Amino acid sequence: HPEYQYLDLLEQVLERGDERLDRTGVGTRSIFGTLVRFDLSDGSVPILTTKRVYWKTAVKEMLWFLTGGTNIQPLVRDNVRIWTDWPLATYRRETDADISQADFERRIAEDDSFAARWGELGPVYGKQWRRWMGADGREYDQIAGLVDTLKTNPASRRMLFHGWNVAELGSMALPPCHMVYQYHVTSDGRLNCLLFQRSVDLLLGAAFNFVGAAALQLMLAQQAGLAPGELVWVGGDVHLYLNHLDQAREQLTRAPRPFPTMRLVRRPASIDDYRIEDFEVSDYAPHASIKAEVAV
Ligand code: UFP
Repeated sequence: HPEYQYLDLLEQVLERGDERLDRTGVGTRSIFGTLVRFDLSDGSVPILTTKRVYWKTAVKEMLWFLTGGTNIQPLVRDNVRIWTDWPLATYRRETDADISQADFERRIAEDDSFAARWGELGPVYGKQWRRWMGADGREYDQIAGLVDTLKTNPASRRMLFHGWNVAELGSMALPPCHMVYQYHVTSDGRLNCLLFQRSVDLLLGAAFNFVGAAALQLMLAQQAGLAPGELVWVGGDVHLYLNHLDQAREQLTRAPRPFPTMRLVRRPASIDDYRIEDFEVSDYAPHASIKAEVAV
């Protein structure tokens, strides 16, 4: 079962990860340089089964990236709370306010001027993917360029988009983790993706990042008239936070079940027109969810 690639990583990090203090102060065990491959050509997608993964949240996040947005308001309105921690920490630090996450999210959702002031993440993924500011003063839409090349020159070895805009790193809430996505089209019309992720929260992040990458691959393949192929995922610093070790041990006791399938029920006119309702996941029967704190 392909999920054993992930479980093997969990086990390796647990057993021989180098333990050290990290930026968040929580501490991690980490290994460096890993690769896993998932075959999407039979319709299956790597939504882990050894715990419940909230795949809709990951797909909604990917759709939000594609809008080019960098404010959490649309996410919060859509019940996606995975990006709230960073703006909330800034708000608490700068105003000394003792506000709960729920109250902060309510204000972000309901109050546009509050959201404009406090919901902004800086030039994170969406900005770089859709509106990378060039030295010539022009904005570059890397996604539109990619779709165009997939259609017109699929043998190209230059089909990629990148989030690591060096000049803007300092103003991002979090520099990109899933950093560069490269694509490859086989002679029989399959679209492969290689994602390089520089930093990986193996318990909480990876499961989401697999789903986001797979969903994007399905959309790109559909737009370019291709079939999905392999998703190759390369992790740089792959770590477990020290407060996730028991959860990792629990997950390792569980046997994987078959991966579910993901299907697009509609063919939207462009890469900009997908909605969450377009994604149908079937035969997902995971083990119970596993709770863990995000390190901010
Ligand atoms: N992280 C992920 N996946 C993501 C994301 C963040 O695993 O999509 F946005 C984790 C990796 C790391 C932390 O634990 O968030 C980022 O910290 P740093 O920038 O110090 O690597």
